[in-house]
Amino acid sequence: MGLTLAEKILKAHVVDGEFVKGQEIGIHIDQTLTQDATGTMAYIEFEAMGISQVKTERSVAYIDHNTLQNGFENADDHRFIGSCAKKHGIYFSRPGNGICHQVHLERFGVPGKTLIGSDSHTPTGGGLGMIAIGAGGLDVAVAMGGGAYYITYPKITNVILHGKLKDWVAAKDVILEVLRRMTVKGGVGKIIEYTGDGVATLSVPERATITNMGAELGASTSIFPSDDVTKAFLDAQGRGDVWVPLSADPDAVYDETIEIDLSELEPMIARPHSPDNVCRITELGRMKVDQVCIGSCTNSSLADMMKVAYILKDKTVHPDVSLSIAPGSKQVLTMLADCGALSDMIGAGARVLESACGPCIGMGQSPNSGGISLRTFNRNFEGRSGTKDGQVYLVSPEVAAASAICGYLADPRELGIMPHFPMPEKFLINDNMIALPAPSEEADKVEILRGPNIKDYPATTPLAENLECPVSLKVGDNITTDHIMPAGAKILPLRSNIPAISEHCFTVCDKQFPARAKELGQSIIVGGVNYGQGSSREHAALAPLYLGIKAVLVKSFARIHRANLLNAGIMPLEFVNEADYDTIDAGDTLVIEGLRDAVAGGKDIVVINKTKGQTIPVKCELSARMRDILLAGGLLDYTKQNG
Ligand code: MIC
Ligand code: SF4
Repeated sequence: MGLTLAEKILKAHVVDGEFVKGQEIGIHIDQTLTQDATGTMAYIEFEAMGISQVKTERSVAYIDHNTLQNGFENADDHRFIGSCAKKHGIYFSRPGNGICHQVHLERFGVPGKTLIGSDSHTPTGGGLGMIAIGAGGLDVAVAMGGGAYYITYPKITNVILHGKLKDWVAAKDVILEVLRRMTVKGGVGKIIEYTGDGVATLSVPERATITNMGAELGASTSIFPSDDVTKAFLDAQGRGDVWVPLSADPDAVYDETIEIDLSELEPMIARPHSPDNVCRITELGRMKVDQVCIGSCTNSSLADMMKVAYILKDKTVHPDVSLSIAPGSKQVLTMLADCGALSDMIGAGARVLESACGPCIGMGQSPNSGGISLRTFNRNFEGRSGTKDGQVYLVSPEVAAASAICGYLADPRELGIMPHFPMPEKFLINDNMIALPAPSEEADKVEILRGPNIKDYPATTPLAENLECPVSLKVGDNITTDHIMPAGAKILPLRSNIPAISEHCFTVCDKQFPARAKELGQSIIVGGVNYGQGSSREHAALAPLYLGIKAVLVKSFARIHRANLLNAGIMPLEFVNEADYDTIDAGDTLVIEGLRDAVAGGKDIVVINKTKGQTIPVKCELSARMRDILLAGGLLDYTKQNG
């Protein structure tokens, strides 16, 4: 039986476990990436492990999220990460160099390699034929130290692409269509593998748009083959030597198949407040628009920006619209400047932002009250823009630019023939904003620069014998990490300070939660399906850890968040019977007798609702390694104990 491409790469990297579907496997990691909002914790954790030099082929630390610096905190974090990078053998992409996923694709990604990153959109690298997975910072720290990364051998979904996109229909529309069909939980436990004759018609940045937003499906990752198109991209980046051809075996067996005829797609849009709330733009008519934001790791490549510049050239942004544009990297921005396209954007009235995440993570450019914001980004969760009642829609750069001119949701197909912007034969290569690590013989002398806002990892305790504590919060379905641990310009500066950031935990749902949890001392959170979807931020587990959360009992979890809870030593429990969710109220006292024994012995866990006098069977699928992690009080303690 043949193997899919994802399976071939995974198989070549397995270092622990049996290569059997549904089993936990440990894979060797070739590359890691961190960004600054999750990176400080990852390096605090790496430091706590006491390893001097990273053991990967390439580890890169990016500064791209917290670049607002409206206080000393962000700048201190940048210096801290820069000094850790220098000391421990990590490349350091300085602020201004661009968004981690865009830069990694341009300068570091290698077909056939494994990459984990402390950011959920790390699967962008799948556009180059990598197995690129988003993970919590602690998992990345362990991989930097040479440890394996553990995943459950996933199901593989084959998305077969036929034909070719019509003019003005974009890669963004492909992934929005996949989201419409599969929903935000449709990819959990799966790798999405793209095949078919349509693949060859898509450039690497277009493929990367699709794999990037596979994160919104809840998928472990997404991957395209490495073919002549991949080779041309790497050649143009001056890295043709790393290219290898890669594809699935002709007789590969997939768990599921979806077919998409590219030529039948139309411009699509995701409506508030979920990336899978997708329809065709024509269904919404000429909806008035207040704001347009172009950029983010999904849509900020040179080709995207060239199309935007073409649409804006010699026009003026509609008087009722604010248009911001953040090109994805210094390479993209410089090339736009060199060819005059940047002038076309500025001339039209675009507010050009630095090459960073910016508005995507609520770092400025919040829309007006109730404002309609069209964004080329990947997430439109409620409140993420920084405006609680902002109405964020996700679209392609073509739709965004056309709408910015018209003042209403516009169909770019009305712009006539679409010019083609072929990929340059050579991208402009200037890596002067990537600082190299110190030579290993000088590494000892490098001083780690810590600011006063950088605090240690929260205290942990080994798993308790028994548990008896109240439910401090009950929430519904599809709770995102933006609910659990909100981001935005005011809170992001606290990412290195768990005690301080904990004061904002779940405040989107319940302002009193942090105070109540602290007062209770120990407590449990109850939730619905797909709990913890979205970001990889381990702060969504570390803040609850700090606030005394001992277990989270839900209908189902999103993958990265479940792993982060485990890593933090918090029990991730799921209802056996979803109906039991309705029987629990906030304030009820839940009891688990013999918790430690049950985990150690792999026995069934039963929760007693002492308040209601009910017995609730729960499940908690754990590998032997996961059991040991929980017993130790989390992955950091486990790693320290096991070397
Ligand atoms: C996001 O898009 O939500 C982020 C900000 O990039 C996060 C990481 C973080 O919270 O720092 C992600 O996607 O993992
Ligand atoms: Fe940055 Fe937004 Fe991409 Fe997250 S989704 S990495 S915040 S650009």
